[in-house]
Amino acid sequence: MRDIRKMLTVYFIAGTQDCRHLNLPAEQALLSRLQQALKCGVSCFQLREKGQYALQDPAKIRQLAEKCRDLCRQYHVPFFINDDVDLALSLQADGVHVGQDDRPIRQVIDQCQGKLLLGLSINTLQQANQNRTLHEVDYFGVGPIFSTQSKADAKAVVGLDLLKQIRQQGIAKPLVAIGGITPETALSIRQAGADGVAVISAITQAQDINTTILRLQGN
Ligand code: TZP
Ligand code: MG
Repeated sequence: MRDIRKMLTVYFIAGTQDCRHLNLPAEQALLSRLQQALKCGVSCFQLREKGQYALQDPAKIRQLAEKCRDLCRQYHVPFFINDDVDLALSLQADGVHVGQDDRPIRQVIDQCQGKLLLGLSINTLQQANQNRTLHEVDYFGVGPIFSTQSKADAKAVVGLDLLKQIRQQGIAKPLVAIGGITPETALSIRQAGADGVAVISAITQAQDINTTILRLQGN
């Protein structure tokens, strides 16, 4: 069985919309950042193609997803897709990550059970408690911990407190924290009870990807 906690150590999330500053064609920009991040040791990647600057053509998204999947396979790093269970299944991705506003989690479980790893976003203690006994959910993504520029419709900031409260309630589910996390805050995130950190801008906007990832790993 996969070690989910280890997989969450440094969980890189991105789409072409997050790489517009790189002055390359959108797909190339993302693939080049992804390859650098894989080389430098990210433990997981999620393709999240979303928002007004994202690719909108399903055929293009699929082509991009195939390339991301193949790159991740080369580096033996699990490949997740955000939200789109059908795409994740048809590409034989390793997993899918869904939010609270997506389809009911029971439906998602029925669709992907035994075929895909499953991550679920959690923004409140109540949501953590409601979903704590779902063994088919491999991890919770908890956040936004800090304020973020990377998600237009981000929920209210939850701070480190939500991580601590989830652990204080005895919830042992693997947790990855998300939202505004930087190398400087990664240690406090782990001390609050998260198994790993999920980041977009810390990696897509890093000047020195190698040092950034080392520090996100806790080194
Ligand atoms: N969900 C909650 S915050 C967030 C997502 C997808 C964006 C995280 O991006 P960044 O740049 O690491 O703050
Ligand atoms: Mg979603």
